[in-house]
Formats: sequence, structure tokens, C-alpha cells
Amino acid sequence: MSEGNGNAAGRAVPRVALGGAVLYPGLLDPAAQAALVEDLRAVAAAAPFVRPVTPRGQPMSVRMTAAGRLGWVSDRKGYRYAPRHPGTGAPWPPIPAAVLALWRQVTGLRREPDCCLVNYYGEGARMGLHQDRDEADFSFPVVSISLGDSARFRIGGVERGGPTESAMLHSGDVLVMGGAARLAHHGIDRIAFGSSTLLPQGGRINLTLRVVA
Ligand code: MD3
Ligand code: FE
Repeated sequence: MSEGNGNAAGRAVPRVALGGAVLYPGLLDPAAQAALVEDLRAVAAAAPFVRPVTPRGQPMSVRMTAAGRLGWVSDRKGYRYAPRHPGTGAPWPPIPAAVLALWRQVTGLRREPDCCLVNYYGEGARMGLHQDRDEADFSFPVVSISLGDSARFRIGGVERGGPTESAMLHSGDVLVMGGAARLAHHGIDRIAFGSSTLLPQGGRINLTLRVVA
């Protein structure tokens, strides 16, 4: 009998981990991961990945695009949510239906996310410790979906400079940051480039789903 991460009721079994975050290891099976990658090819065709610069002009190592009503953008003017792609000027493509279904599955919310940020980590890319606080209502959780190469994820507390802990995130893992974890500092130390064959060119994609307004 193969139960995977499901149970008799067909629900995924979560693990509470890392400062109140809830991790669903391997919630997406390999076929679902591959289907999501295909959905993301269509997103990236309509809204190409860009390499954002920080407000101080430093290029980020992570490449980004987005789907949904709003995308998160960063440039010399600052970072913010914007209704259009910074390069093409077009509205962001819709969030893929499978992504919205996953959001409903793990949050139980009828409210849809406004933003599906798509981060791509090539070899050597990382994301420093930060908080996600550009959104209006922190009572909504943030949902993260990992695809491709494994990554070392780090999470600390709400206050800057406190103790942190780390864990590996693997392809198909889904992380729900709600409650006290919503304002926790977090980042990606490094990816294990080449640890997955999901993406032909290697690397890691992370989707983060957020209610913004
Ligand atoms: C903890 N992305 O896009 S996902 C980000 O893997 C971001 O690309 C990382 O941090 C990535 O802002 C980490 C896990 C994650 C996402 C959102 C969170 C952790 C979070 C929001 C609050 C606390
Ligand atoms: Fe973040």
C-alpha cells in the first residue's frame, strides 16, 4: 500500500517545523511537479524572468517573474507590488489553476492570492535573510512551493539578529508560513545545484503565494 504523504481522507499530512511554519514534504508527486513546470513555461513566455536590482542598484542573484493581479518588483526606485511586468508593461499572466488548487488545499481559504512570485535560482544564487512585509494583512499565510534542485532554507524569529535554524527544501515540498511564522526572518543559504533532474538546465524554482491587498 502506498500512502505517500496522504491519508485515508485524501488529505496531505503536514509537519510542524521551523518556528511554526508547516511543511508538507513531497506534497507534489513527480508528475504534478512536471505539470507545474509546464504551466510555468507559459507564465515565463508571457512574463519573462528578469534579474531585479536592489534599491541600491545591486543585481540580485535570483531571477524573478510573477503571475496574478500583482507582481513583486525591485529597481532603483525601490521595491513594491506592481500590476504590470517591468519590462513588457503587460499585465501579469493568471496564476495557474493547479497552483490555486494547491493554495486552497493547504490554507482552506476561499480568498485567492493576489501574487504568485516565481523565483529562479541558478548555480550560486541565494537569498539573504529578510521579512516579507510589503503586504497589508499579515493574518493571511504565505505559501511556498519548491521545484527542482534542493535548497538550504534558513528561518529565524520576528526580531532581527536572533537565533536561526535551517532545513533542506526539496522538489515538491510545500511550506505554509502562517501565524507567528508569517513575520519570521527567512532566506535561502544555497542550492544544491544539480541535485534534481526536474529542470533540464538545473536550478531551483520557488513559487510564493501571497494575499497582498
Ligand atoms: C517565511 N523566497 O520570495 S520560500 C521570497 O525559496 C522568499 O525563494 C524564498 O523568501 C525562496 O520572499 C523562501 C519560503 C518562505 C516564503 C515566504 C515566507 C518563507 C517565508 C514568508 C514569511 C516567512
Ligand atoms: Fe521571503
